[in-house]
Amino acid sequence: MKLIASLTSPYARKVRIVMAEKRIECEFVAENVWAADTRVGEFNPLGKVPVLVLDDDLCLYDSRVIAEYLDGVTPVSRLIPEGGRERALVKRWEALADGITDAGVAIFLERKRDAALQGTDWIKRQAGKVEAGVAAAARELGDRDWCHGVGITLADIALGCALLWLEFRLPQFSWRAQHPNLKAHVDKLEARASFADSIPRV
Ligand SMILES: N[C@@H](CCC(=O)N[C@@H](CS)C(=O)NCC(=O)O)C(=O)O
Repeated sequence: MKLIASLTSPYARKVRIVMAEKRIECEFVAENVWAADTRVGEFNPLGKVPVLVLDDDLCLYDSRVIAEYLDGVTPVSRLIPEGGRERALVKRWEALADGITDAGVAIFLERKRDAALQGTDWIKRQAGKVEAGVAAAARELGDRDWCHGVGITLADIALGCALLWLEFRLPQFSWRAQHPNLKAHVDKLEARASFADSIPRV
């Protein structure tokens, strides 16, 4: 099994943390999807990372599918509840966290264009999604120890990856100052080896 990914992708980080929490060994293959000679299209027609290539060469994407697959590979540290409402709630956290990241990535990419070409209304629209998503996460978390249940789940991992990516690439979203409960939660996550060992590197 090998993971095709980059060391800065927040979606790939989510998958790497899932692997670490579940003690799953996997070869890491670094891929720059923005390079002219990228071969990512051979593994994912959408040209995106992460991609998990299984031993029989089946390629799994995207990060949500990979996380779900990995959780079923071993019962060690179950990260997604078996079914029903509990499962849907954890997956909703993941959708919220990935949605914050999606909007942040849209801003990050737009800002890379020539200043004259950048869509300020587009950036504002995406920034509204980031702000609203982060505020919803803070409300949902409240004063609970974990996003869902009594221990770490995919919900905490996805939220931690989204907020830490924002801090890495778009620090103007000052979620630590605005939402002390998110700060405390992410501080706790960062103390785990799975987060400490997957800090984005450029
Ligand atoms: N929904 C996808 C998003 C993956 C994604 O957008 N990855 C970025 C890297 S952070 C990428 O490969 N972008 C290349 C592109 O959009 O062409 C997932 O969860 O895996």
